[in-house]
Amino acid sequence: MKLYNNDLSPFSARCRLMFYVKGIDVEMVDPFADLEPDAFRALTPLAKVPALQLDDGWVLPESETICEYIEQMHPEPSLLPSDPKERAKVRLIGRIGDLYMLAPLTTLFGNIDPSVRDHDKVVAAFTELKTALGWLDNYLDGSGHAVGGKMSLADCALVPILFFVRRIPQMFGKSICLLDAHEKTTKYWQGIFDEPAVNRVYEEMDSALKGMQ
Ligand SMILES: N[C@@H](CCC(=O)N[C@@H](CS)C(=O)NCC(=O)O)C(=O)O
Repeated sequence: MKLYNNDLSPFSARCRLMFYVKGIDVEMVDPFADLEPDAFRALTPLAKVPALQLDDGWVLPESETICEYIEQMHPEPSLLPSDPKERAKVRLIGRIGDLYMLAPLTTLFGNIDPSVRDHDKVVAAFTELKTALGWLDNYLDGSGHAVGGKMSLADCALVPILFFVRRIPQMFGKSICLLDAHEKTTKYWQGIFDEPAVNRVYEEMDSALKGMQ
């Protein structure tokens, strides 16, 4: 199995974290470094990372879809709780992350360079991000895991997002921590590093970000 991956991409990091927790070996290929754009597009018309390629050649894009496919194919250790409400909460946290946190983070990322910065968009994106952090905090319980006291696909989604939530203000010259206003999210962020796989993904993202700066 191959994962078309980029170490800094929060979507790729979500899948890597799932693979690390499940102990599944997968070959990592960075298509932006190692493939011609047309060759990558021929594999997946979306031409985005992550994309999973099975040994039979079948290619599946989209981080959430990849995580759910792998969860079904490799159910142990399980990253989806059996309780329906907890399972729904895993999906809800993934949706809050994808729709309401990664969207403003993507806008902010596109406005880091002051020479092309749209000030109004930056202000609006920070406001959206702070609102979504409040929504997220509502669904966390202040423990070191997002749902059910153990690793789940919600943690796989959340850790890479919170990595950027913590780093993005510095990229705009602000020395604030957006988590400080959210007690349960702060406690979550402190506790989740007890998981070795989380440390591994965090270090990969950190070193990729340093390489970019
Ligand atoms: N919804 C997708 C988003 C994937 C995505 O936007 N990946 C970015 C990297 S963070 C990408 O490959 N961008 C390249 C491009 O859009 O050309 C997912 O969950 O996998």
